[in-house]
Amino acid sequence: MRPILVTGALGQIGAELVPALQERYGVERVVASDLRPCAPAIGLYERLDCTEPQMIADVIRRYDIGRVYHLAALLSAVAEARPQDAWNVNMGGLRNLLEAARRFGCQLFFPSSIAAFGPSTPRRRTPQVTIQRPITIYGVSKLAGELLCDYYFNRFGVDVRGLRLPGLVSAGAAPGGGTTDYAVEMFHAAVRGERYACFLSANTRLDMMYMPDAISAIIELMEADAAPLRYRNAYNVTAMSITPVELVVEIRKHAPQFVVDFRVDPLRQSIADSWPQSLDANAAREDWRFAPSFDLAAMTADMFARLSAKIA
Ligand code: NAD
Ligand code: AKB
Repeated sequence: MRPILVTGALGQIGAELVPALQERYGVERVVASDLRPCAPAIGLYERLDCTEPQMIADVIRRYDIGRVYHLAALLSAVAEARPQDAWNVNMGGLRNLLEAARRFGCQLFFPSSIAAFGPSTPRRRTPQVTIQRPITIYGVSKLAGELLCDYYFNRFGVDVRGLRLPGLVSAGAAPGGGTTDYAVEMFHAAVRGERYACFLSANTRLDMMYMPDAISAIIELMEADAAPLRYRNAYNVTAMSITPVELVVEIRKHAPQFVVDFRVDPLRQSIADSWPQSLDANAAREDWRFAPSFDLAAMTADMFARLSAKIA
């Protein structure tokens, strides 16, 4: 197997995907990259701006890259504050990586999102194929990205594979400015014994998944036999459909004194209200045996164990 490139590697997903790939394929076969100067001890690292096609081509040529996990993007709340930058990074970056994948014969992973759906999409058990009319710039870039992935697969045969990821909860790097970040922030506050002000209303229901399940899904999809894969834009995946108040109830089993205030941020609330409440992930189960391991209780117990160990 030719070496792997990860863009946006210093973010919430990359911080856990890079070590998982290093363990599976060898440290010397994984090149992490991001805008920022490298944190020490990550292994091979390149500063790489995904909006610069020449930089991408240079790194791919230099390392003879054969597979790319393209994580670089601006997330929903940041994107809404900087829509032009979001379009340039999210769309321009994906186009550059798809084009590089075509030129250099690379396999490509693209993380779409529940944000690729909108208010006219069925909100419960949202089907794999359904109405997609997102109303955020982040969602528009994810939907256009899905279509561009389909185009590169159908027109040029690029082996591109994607997931529509829900909100991800992790104990590692902080989330990068999304609408589902409240879930991660709640855990940090609870473990530190602090009060938390939640920016979504108590009963806002959204899909979530624990990071170890997301990392397994990403790796399994990229290793899956190509023949049964019916969708090259992105597969619906999810592990739980929860509200802030349901998360508080579960967290209080580990931190009974935990107090949450609800101070709704209108921007992030309106984004959340335009997203599905629960995805139907049957296509992923059927085509490449997607099977998450963590439900809300298991995720909460593991988050407490990991975060408590960190602050001990
Ligand atoms: P993040 O914000 O934590 O990390 C993104 C990384 O991209 C950052 O390290 C940032 O420095 C980098 N970046 C920004 N602009 C760049 C550029 N021009 N060139 C190169 N790097 C650049 O995001 P994440 O949570 O790790 O998400 C990774 C991908 O997964 C994104 O495409 C995101 O839309 C998608 N996704 C994430 C979630 C989630 O809950 N984390 C859910 C659905 C989809
Ligand atoms: C965000 O909230 O922007 C992300 C996502 C669901 O895409 N976590």
